[in-house]
Amino acid sequence: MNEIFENIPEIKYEGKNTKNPLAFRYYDADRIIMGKKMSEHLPFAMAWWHNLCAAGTDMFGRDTADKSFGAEKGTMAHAKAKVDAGFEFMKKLGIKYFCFHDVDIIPEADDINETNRRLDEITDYILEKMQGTDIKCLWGTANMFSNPRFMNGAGSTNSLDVYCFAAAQIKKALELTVKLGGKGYVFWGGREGYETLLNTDVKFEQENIAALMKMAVEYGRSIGFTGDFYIEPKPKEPMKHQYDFDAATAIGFLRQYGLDKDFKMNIEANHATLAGHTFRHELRISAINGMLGSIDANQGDYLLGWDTDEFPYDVYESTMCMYEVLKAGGLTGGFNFDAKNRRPSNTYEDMFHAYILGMDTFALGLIKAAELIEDGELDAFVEKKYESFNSELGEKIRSGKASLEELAARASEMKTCKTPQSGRQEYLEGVVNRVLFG
Ligand code: XLS
Ligand code: CA
Ligand code: CA
Repeated sequence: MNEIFENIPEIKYEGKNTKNPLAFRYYDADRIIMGKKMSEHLPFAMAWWHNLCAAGTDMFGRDTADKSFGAEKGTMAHAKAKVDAGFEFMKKLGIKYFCFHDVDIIPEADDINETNRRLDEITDYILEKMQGTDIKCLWGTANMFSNPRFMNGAGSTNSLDVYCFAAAQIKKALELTVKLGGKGYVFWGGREGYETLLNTDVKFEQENIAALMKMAVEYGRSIGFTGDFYIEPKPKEPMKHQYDFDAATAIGFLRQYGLDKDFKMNIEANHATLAGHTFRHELRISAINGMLGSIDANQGDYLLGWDTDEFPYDVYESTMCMYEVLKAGGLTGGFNFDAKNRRPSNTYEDMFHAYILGMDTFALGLIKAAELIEDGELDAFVEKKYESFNSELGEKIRSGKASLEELAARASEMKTCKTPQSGRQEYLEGVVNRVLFG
């Protein structure tokens, strides 16, 4: 078969001094870091929607890139051409996973039965392409935000009819995820929120979202889905307020409705910063709650208040991310590049440069995070910072056996309290720079 990206070779690791723009400088799949291959630390995934569908359209202008891949857009022939392009792309980069929404892989029909028929046809084709490769599905999801029927939400809609369509899409997307061997299933609630409280029954909406998720878990388990369900938190955009605001909010919701055993978090860097958090904050909150599942590896722009979905290039951020991931013992999911080329980067070659950049940024982040952990100074500092609790009374507090009276008596005995030891933030920031830059 003819190649689509004919001038692009297989991308290989050539080391940091290479001048070859189509080579990895840091991503060396077989290199061992902390006892594991880089490729195992970093299960990268291609996002079907940005890479194979998005072509540069924004609020002010139309496509700048050609993603027809030689077929007429809106046809099943185009859907298949996207599969061909996607598999050639992943193979050339050594990417082992992809993520998809139902409507990324086919043109949606007016009749849901026809849509489902098309989904069956295209996933048969994807399965065929998967044969003889080690490429798999990382996660699937249903797009419950683009179609006008979801204008008032999917699980949170006021319309029972729309709720049934959401259920039908989730059912089908789960079946497809299982068919393609997917490790996870994502709920991203772009329309699950509100524009104004004047017309919104928040409790009713949240209960209905939970009910839909419960049905999804029951159905998924009944058809052999053994992976994780994920909530992908985001505070706003497209809605003014989204219910899955951040990891802490989403985890609270899952616990409230008894969904926490089946769900984990899919943390997107750009959503973290939109919520007013750092990326690593969201990772830490997920990890300490046993819910760090998967990552949407991208980056926002601190000067822009929206979801820019840029390819990650900030090595400081990727280092901090990988620090959290290594400390958490790795991901059960992977690193999905939910990122798009900037609108003026409109050639096939730019698609490769973007992924090379993203993969190298995370590879370098992994190398540096491992160095930070092996260096040990940060860990040692944190351990020492809390050392006053390594005492009889500290133990009592930690094991829930202390009382307010007892602690108050101790304070009264001491009369005055010393200020605790310095937090040494600037010193520690220097430690990170020493490890990063030598
Ligand atoms: C949008 C989200 C979306 C999810 C999947 O902001 O990132 O793409 O990852 O529906
Ligand atoms: Ca995402
Ligand atoms: Ca995003």
